[in-house]
Amino acid sequence: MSGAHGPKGLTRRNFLKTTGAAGVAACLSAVGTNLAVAEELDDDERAGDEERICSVMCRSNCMGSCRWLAHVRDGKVVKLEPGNYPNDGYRGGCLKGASYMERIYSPTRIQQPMRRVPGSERGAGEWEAISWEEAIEEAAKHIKDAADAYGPKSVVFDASSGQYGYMNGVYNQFARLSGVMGATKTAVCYDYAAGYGINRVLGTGDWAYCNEPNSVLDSSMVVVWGTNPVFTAPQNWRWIQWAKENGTKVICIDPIKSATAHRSDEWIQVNPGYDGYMALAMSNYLIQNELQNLDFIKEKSTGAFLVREDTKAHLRASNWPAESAATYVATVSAVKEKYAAQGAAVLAAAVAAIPNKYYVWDLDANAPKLVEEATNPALEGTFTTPDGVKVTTAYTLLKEQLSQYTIEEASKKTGVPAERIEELARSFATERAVSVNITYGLDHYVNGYLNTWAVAILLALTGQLGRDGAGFTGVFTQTYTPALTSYWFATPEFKEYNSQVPAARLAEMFGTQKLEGKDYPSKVLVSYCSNLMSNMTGQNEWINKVLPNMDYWIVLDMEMNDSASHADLVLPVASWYEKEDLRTAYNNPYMTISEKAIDPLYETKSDNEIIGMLGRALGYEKSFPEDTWDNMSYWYKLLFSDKISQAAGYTEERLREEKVINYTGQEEGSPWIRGKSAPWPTESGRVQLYYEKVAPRLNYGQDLSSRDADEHIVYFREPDECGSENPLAEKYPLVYLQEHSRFRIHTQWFEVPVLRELDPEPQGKVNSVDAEARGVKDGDYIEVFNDRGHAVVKALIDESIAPGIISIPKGWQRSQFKAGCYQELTNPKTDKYADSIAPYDTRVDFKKWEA
Ligand SMILES: Nc1nc2c(c(=O)[nH]1)N[C@H]1C(S)=C(S)[C@@H](COP(=O)(O)OP(=O)(O)OC[C@H]3O[C@@H](n4cnc5c(=O)[nH]c(N)nc54)[C@H](O)[C@@H]3O)O[C@H]1N2
Ligand SMILES: Nc1nc2c(c(=O)[nH]1)N[C@H]1C(S)=C(S)[C@@H](COP(=O)(O)OP(=O)(O)OC[C@H]3O[C@@H](n4cnc5c(=O)[nH]c(N)nc54)[C@H](O)[C@@H]3O)O[C@H]1N2
Ligand code: SF4
Ligand SMILES: [Mo]
Repeated sequence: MSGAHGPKGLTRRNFLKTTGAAGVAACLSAVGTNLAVAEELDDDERAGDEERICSVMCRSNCMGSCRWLAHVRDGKVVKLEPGNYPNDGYRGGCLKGASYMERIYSPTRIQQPMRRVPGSERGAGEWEAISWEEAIEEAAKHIKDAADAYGPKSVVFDASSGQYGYMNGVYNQFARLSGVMGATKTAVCYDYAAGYGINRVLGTGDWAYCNEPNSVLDSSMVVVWGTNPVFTAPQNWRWIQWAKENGTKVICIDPIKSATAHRSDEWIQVNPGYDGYMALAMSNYLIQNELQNLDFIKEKSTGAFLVREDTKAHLRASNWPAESAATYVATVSAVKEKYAAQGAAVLAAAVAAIPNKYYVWDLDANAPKLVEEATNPALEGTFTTPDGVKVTTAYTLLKEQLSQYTIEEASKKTGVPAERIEELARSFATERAVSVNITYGLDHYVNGYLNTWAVAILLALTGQLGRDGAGFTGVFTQTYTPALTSYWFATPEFKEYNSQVPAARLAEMFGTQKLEGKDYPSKVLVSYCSNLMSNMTGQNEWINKVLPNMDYWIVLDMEMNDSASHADLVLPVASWYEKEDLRTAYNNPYMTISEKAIDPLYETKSDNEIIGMLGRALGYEKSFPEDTWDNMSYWYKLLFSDKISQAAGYTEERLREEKVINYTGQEEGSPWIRGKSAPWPTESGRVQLYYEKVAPRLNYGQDLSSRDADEHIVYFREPDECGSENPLAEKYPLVYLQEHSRFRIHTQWFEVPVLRELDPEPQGKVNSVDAEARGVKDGDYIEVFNDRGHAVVKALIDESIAPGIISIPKGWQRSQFKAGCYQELTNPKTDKYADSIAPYDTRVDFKKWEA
């Protein structure tokens, strides 16, 4: 297919026509791929006689999910090249994906099971190689001992984001092992604040709030808000770049002049941690100047819905009038009786299905009317029902709340000139279609969810949602998920799956053997696709609380990173291209097979095989049957066993033939738009201006009763540490960022030679103003420090970094620093609604390092 760079004047539709060539054109009418595309994708004939080409997939948490073609000769991967997609615009990759071979064949790869030498200290680097039999026996013994002595929950399974395959990645069968044991499975605490805040408006859960990346071709303006896609999502940036070439305005809001800011039409420089305030002030300004989108608010949002003053609930059939409330209560009891035996999930769905309609105040009747029946609903006002219930519209409550957020104060907090904030606000009201490209710059603060909640409210008030080119982009997640519940738990031995315990609380759990003040014995940790010791904030918490209080740590990994090197038992896993997998992508609309290109090297094994061995060693033969465990067809059948997969015609055979299947159900090239391609997944189907049922993302017994009442209407709270008026600013004047490096995905690729050549050692990027004030010159070693710890890095004077900020690109391992580690410095606090790490909510200072 031809390259996809769009010359001037292209819209998304004619863009497709011009670049699509025969393959895309042929499949425009089909749902998913068809044979024409499968032929287009069949690259086998390009291989020489002695060469095989396998369809594989990069699958770290870069979220790009790029498809690659692995050329295999004599059982060795010799070349990787980007693989085609039905939509050519999604083809691509980066240096990391292209250099994966250097990880497969790295001399630093873990080659066989390794046990910490008995009696040696954790992390001392004294290892002995052992056989798989010994390794599994030893792992099973420690797990069993802990479960017997302290209960199964004392065994903690931890997966983060290391790879997103269903067979061997974060969704692998450790979930089954945890479920049959009744063990603890941690909940990941990275990146959840953004989605949690947005969910309060869009009902889209933790992840599913973004439009497909190619939707930006229909945007008249893209606001890149707290993300650096040029480094962190190159495949998304390409679409933005093409849109820009066609005249879409691209504005980047960032505290530093990031790589993306450099390539945008305009950079709006903000102080870290205050975007939420700015978004609320913009919303207030728009309402004060009557620039809000009243049609959208009336028809597509819950603005006219009534809120009871007494209970803070919406006025609805379940609570008003009295007879209706009584009927509702009776129906709930009947449903409970009928469905109780079928488990909590079925019961919850049955209760949710009981009609519970909403009321508005009908000005014609001067009384509450159901939304569907009202002829003239009031958008604003406070009223009293005939039986004396005081109610106010959601819009009025929001408007009153917003009135305290002023442009002047926003300007003071963010450092952005007042006129610029007003102009930005007006453009949300006047631009044809605004896409807010967002990932995690607003998220990585203790007040992260408030920042993104505020931005979602701004989009709701301006109606920049649910239309072509309008809404969020940045983290387009699968609109389809295979049948994970059957895949994991279809076994008679299933006991309980507890995945509500935040990984961010492990230091507390191991350190105190309590969670939220209640006993929670925590003894054995099993980590896979996760480098917790390196990636979790406040590394010294890990060093001082977890390591000394942990009985046993089992790590499955490829490399001796911070976690593996501090474990008791390291199990060597096969690399991505040594095992088959399936992924439903982020940031492209495809489900893709990743074929096994070569056999596992050395004594490495696939994660799936290791889990099977361990499951059987623990006595769960029925759940981990030897005869089916390595049969891929068995797993595909389970994954595609649900009605949705079957209706869509997903099968192993089809996947093997087509390699890539569009899962959105959209015509190829027609972007998935949230709120347009399917209704908003809120209870009312509308965008929520009022968050009625306050609930934390995770429920592990935390007490939020003193805060719940304040969480219905969007508001702003200062960041925890980085705020300009924080008393800590005197001692630690610099805000500490850790950009996601273009040379690594977190800690992956941390020792790949071709990348180390480009990025040889940890750097601290600072403005000359801050360097000069400390007598530091470019290239000097500096010690960055705060009360939590320190890191010694090389200073890079970079005028793209604003004064008052230092950034150490993340992902280096402890051993790569002259002293300390960048992760010792980060703030380990999380907010207990979103429970997501806040690494940027951190203050530090630095000085010249005297070795
Ligand atoms: N190359 C590479 N790509 C990656 C990753 C990687 O490690 N390397 N990691 C992947 C993962 S898991 C994630 S979560 C994503 C992260 O992707 P991004 O969110 O794009 O990553 P960050 O480097 O955190 O960049 C966020 C941007 O927000 C800015 N920022 C920080 N604080 C604020 C603030 O208060 N307000 C505003 N407006 N901006 C702020 C930062 O300066 C930075 O430019 O990247 C993914 N892609
Ligand atoms: N200070 C600071 N800390 C941060 C962040 C920050 O901005 N600043 N960002 C945070 C964010 S957004 C995220 S998402 C996290 C990421 O944290 P993690 O999810 O821990 O990220 P990685 O380092 O990519 O990968 C984890 C491990 O998975 C392993 N792995 C890869 N493939 C496989 C496989 O097939 N099987 C097994 N068993 N293992 C595999 C890798 O080798 C790696 O050691 O880091 C967070 N930490
Ligand atoms: S690291 Fe990301 S952008 Fe690079 S090849 Fe892998 S998935 Fe694609
Ligand atoms: Mo992330």
